Amino acid sequence: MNHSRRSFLKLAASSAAILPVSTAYSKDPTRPIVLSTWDFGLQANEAAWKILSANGRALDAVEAGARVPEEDPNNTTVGIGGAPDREGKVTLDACIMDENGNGGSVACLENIIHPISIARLVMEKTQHVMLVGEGALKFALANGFKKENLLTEGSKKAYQSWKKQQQYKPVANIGNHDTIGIVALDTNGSLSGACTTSGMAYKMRGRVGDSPIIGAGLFVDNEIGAATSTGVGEEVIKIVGSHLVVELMRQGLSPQDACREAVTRIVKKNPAKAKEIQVGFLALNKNGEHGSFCLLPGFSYAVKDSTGNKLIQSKSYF
Ligand code: SD4
Repeated sequence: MNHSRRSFLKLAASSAAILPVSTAYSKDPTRPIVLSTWDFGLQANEAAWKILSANGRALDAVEAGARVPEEDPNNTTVGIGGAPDREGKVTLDACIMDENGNGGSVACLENIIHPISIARLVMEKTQHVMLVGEGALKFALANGFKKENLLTEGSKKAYQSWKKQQQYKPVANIGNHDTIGIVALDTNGSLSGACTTSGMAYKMRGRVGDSPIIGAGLFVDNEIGAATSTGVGEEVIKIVGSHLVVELMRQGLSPQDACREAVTRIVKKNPAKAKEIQVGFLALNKNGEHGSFCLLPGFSYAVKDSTGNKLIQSKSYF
């Protein structure tokens, strides 16, 4: 290569590197974009979109989106109205990550409707990443949150009828809603994500799933993409699922292929068990491309961009 061509390439590379992100991407039709797990993701996306469409920050958008199912008492898998543990206590798990790789999380939090906002406060106001149980509650109260009864009449009745048999059997695709995982790319090119759940219905007291664990239920790397998961958290934790999906995208896989590979790892470990349970992954890359993959048919996710808000049925392994 002659000298002038080499200098030109060097200059082109350096000017691309110093181009402000907002200029570099401002004409990109795939931005902003937000994805949420399950059918109820459609409503969450609308709340997130209000922020994203006003050029707001992806972090604010994912928090706003996650708060929608958290405050819906008819939703039995997230926030108030969530199914309790086997001692009749509603315990909530949530985590959040921003575009700078910061993370915050709460696990086994009781009596607070919006665990996602407490997770964000852990990220922004403490030197820690994760607070659990009593300490998480104390922190929430110290930050002005109010104690509420999260066990609705409906979830109390369901719990009482579960107590007659007391069989712990995770149900796949509960009414097409489950944990909400939400990931977004804003107009500025920043990625963030949030994940919030009441966990597996009638779990052991103290059980924590994948949803509040950075790398398992959620992972965001602003250079590459974001991923989140839903389903039986134990299986996701064992493969550090969302981190795996992001790392596979780093290696060049499309979001859907990365999700498929993560699901395949779960199947390989225990094919017989994998047929009985649901796990779904959802991923968004830095270019606004998205995809998902799950074990059993029935997982869907909602996508909102400038063309509308639509539900996509995920491909499944079985
Ligand atoms: C968990 N992945 O706690 C979460 C939510 C869930 O079925 O219960 N999904 O394992």
